[in-house]
Amino acid sequence: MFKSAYLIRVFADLSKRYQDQPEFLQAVEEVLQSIDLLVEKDPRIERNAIVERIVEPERMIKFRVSWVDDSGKVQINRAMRVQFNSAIGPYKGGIRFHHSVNESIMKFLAFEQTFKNSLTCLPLGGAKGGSDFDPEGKSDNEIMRFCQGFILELYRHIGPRMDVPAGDLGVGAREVGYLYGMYKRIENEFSGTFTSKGIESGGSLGRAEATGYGLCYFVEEMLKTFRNETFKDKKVIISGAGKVGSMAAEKAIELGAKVIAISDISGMIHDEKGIDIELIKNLSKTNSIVIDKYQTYHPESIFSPNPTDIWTVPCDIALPCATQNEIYLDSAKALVANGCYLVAEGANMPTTSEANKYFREHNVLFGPGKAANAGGVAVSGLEMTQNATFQNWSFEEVDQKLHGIMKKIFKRCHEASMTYVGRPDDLITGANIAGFMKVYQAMLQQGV
Ligand code: 2IT
Repeated sequence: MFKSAYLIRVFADLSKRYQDQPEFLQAVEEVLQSIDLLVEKDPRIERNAIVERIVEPERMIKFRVSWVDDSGKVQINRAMRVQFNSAIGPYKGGIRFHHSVNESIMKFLAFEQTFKNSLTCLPLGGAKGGSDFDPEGKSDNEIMRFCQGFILELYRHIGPRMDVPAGDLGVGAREVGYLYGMYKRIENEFSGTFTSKGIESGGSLGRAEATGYGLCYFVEEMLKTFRNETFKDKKVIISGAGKVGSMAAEKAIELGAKVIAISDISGMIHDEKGIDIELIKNLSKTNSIVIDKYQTYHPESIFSPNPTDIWTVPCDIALPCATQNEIYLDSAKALVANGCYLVAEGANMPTTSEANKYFREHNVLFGPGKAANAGGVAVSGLEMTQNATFQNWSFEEVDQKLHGIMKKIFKRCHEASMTYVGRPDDLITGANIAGFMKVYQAMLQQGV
C-alpha cells in the first residue's frame, strides 16, 4: 500500500465512498502509488488538500436521453459527462457509447485523461462522457436521433473554451458528425467544439491515425532507449482491430515490424507470415466486427473464437488496444513465458493491477496508456488550434508534430522515473508523476 499516512487516509475514505466503483478506484490507486514519494517530500500537497481535490471530479452532469427507434417505440438511455479537472485547460476527452458505460468507468477514464492531457504539454483539462446506448445493431437514423437527443442536453455544458468532447469506443466519424451537427445547429456558430470531426467538417488530417501511430512512436523511443533497437523484424501482437489497433498495426509494419496476430470481440487470427492489415481496414469500412471474417480471405491463417487467446501467441511486443482490463494475470504469465519483453497500452487501462505487477517483477518494459496512447488527444489539441485559427495543416505537418509530442512525452516520463525512482524504465511512475506535477502546480497557483 502507501507509505504516506495522508494517502492511506485519503484512499480509505475514497474506497468507502465509492466502493461500487472498482475501475475508478483502480485508476486512482495506481496514481497515488506513484506520487507516494512526492507527498512525503512536499508538505504543500497535504496542506492544500491537493490529493482529496484531484480525485474528485469538479462537476458531473447526468442526464436522460429519450429517442424514438425505427419501429416507433420510445427508448431511454442514461448519459453523463464527467468534467474532472480544468486546472490546465478546458475540459477535454472523448465520448463513449457502450452498454458497459457507468459512473465508475466514466470517472476512471476522466481521471486518467487529466494526467494524459497534462503529459501532452498542451493546455487541456480532463473529462470523459458517454452513454449506455450501444450503436451496434442500430440503424443510421436511430444513431442520428440518439446523438441529437444527447446533444440537446449536453450542448449547454460544452463550448470551445469550456469543454471539447471527441470520439471514443462506439463514437466514430459518423457519431461525431451527428453530435457536432446538432451542436452547431443549436449554437449557430462554427466553434469546433468537438474534435475527431470529419475532415470536411473541420477535422484534422492525421487525427484518425493519431492514437495508433503515436503508440508506435512511443514504443520506438522505448526500444531505442532501453534496448538500442528498432521495430525492425519484431513480432507484434495487437488486441483490438478498431481505430487504434488497425492504425498501430499499419505504423508498426511501416517501421519494419511483423504484426502476427490481431483480435476483436469475435476472436483472434494468427499468421506468422504477417496479418493483411489492408484487408482488415477494408472490411472495417462496412463491418464493426471483422476478425471472424478474415479466414475466408486467408484460409492459411489460424482463427480462434476466443479473443484472449491472442495473449498466448509468442511475440516480442504486445499492444493491447481494445478496452480496460483485458490483460489479466493469466495472460501476463503467458506473455512472459512466451518471450514478450515489451507491452505498451493503446487502450485506457487494459492491464489489470495484478498483470501490471507481474510485468514489473519480470522486467517487461511497460508503456502505460496515459503516455503511450496520448497521441489521439494530442492531435485533438492540434485540431483545436487549427479550428481556432482557421487553418488546415497537411497530414505530414500534423504527423510530424505528433511524432515530436510523443518523443517529448517519453522524455518526460523517462526523466521523471530517473529523478524520482532511480529506475529509468519505470514509466508508470514516471508518467504519473510528470502528469501530476503540472496539474498540481496549476491547482496550487489557482488557490482553493
Ligand atoms: O482516450 C482518449 O484519449 C480519447 N478517447 C481521445 C480524447 C480526445 O479528446 O481526443
